Amino acid sequence: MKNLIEFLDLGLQPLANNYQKKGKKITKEKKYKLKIQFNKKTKLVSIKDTFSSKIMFNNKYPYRSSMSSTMLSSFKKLSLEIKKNYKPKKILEIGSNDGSFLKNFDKNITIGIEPCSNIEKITKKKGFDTYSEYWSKKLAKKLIKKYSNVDLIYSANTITHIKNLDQVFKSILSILSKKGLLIIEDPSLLNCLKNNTYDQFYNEHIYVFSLIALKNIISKYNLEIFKIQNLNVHGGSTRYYIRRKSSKFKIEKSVKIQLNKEIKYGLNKIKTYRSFAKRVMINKKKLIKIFNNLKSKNKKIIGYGATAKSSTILNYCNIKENYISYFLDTTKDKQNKLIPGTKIPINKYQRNIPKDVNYVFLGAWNFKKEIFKKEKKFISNGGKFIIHTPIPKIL
Ligand code: DWN
Repeated sequence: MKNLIEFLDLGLQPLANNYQKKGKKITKEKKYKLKIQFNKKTKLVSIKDTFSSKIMFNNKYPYRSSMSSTMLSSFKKLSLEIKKNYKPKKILEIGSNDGSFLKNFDKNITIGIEPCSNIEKITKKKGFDTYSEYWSKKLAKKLIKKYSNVDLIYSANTITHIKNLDQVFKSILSILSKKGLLIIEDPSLLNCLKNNTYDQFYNEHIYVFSLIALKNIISKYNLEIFKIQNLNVHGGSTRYYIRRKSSKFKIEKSVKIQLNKEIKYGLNKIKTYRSFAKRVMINKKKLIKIFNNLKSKNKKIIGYGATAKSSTILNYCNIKENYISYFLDTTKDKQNKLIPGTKIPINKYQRNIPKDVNYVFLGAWNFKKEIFKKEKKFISNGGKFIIHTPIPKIL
């Protein structure tokens, strides 16, 4: 593809949410080359080697949005705004996970799509209409037959996970009413570059969107972004409010403001990505230095929040069980398993960080505020955190 320029090589990586069981003989993990590329025509940033959705999103998918109170309150806030400003009669959520967003609405007006059946079940059990299927034209057709059109489609942290964006938007258009509203929310490329959060890149994040790129992509479907919200969640996300060009939603100032910010930063130019890649390499060295230094002093280091993101960092920087004794995580499906590509076990989080721990590598750095609040005792007893963004340091 002549428009694609590679700018960052994050080495050989395992599938980020593919946890092997602790204690069992470790089977050979699938690895892939994690290279990041920029499309000079559309300005879209994507990973080069991809896996099929069936491999990544199956009936063993561990991630649950409800594990963070930050996410729960963000969804609640959005639901109040939707009820007040848009009063939808039917809401469809693509990637409804464990229903953390949908639960804020009346069951009669919602439809959830979640291909990972282990998680979809959770929402279904609560009485919501959910479908354990991948988002497709075929599914949209089936839903139209049952429900007719929907006037609001919401999708958080999902569209960037689907390779075929053409199918995504065509399917959306087929079911969205003429005056309907589409809201998409995903980690922001601008924040990723500004904060050097290269761990936003892994097999599931096929794309990391900027407004510039998304605007280019959706314009051919006669869709248009009319409002932008910048969110603190997931290390800085952007919420895009999208209309059909023919509909009446007014284009708000926030779009121009964001566009100017992105252009000023240079998200439309390859040189910006090349300097990001240089910073990533410098940060890798700095992080390894911190770990080596602490290890030479025999400090006990654990990890906190076995995020998909941390798998990129640990494998790229070769920080494995020789440095980190174990990770703590609240997610049941991750406990007693191993961080992909390493032999670092994931233990159940039980109230506090154990007393014998000196340093905690913050895998879930995106929930720093929430976690620091919870771990006041550890901090006041002199415990320290290691964080990799924007530059590796000890807090
Ligand atoms: O896009 C995606 C996002 C939304 O979720 C997916 N591709 C996969 C997943 O990515 P992630 O694993 O990097 O997401 P989180 O939300 O940063 O993961 C946080 C992890 O930390 C969870 O495993 C829960 C855990 N956690 C914890 O143990 N204690 C989180 C908090 C806030 C805590 O207090």
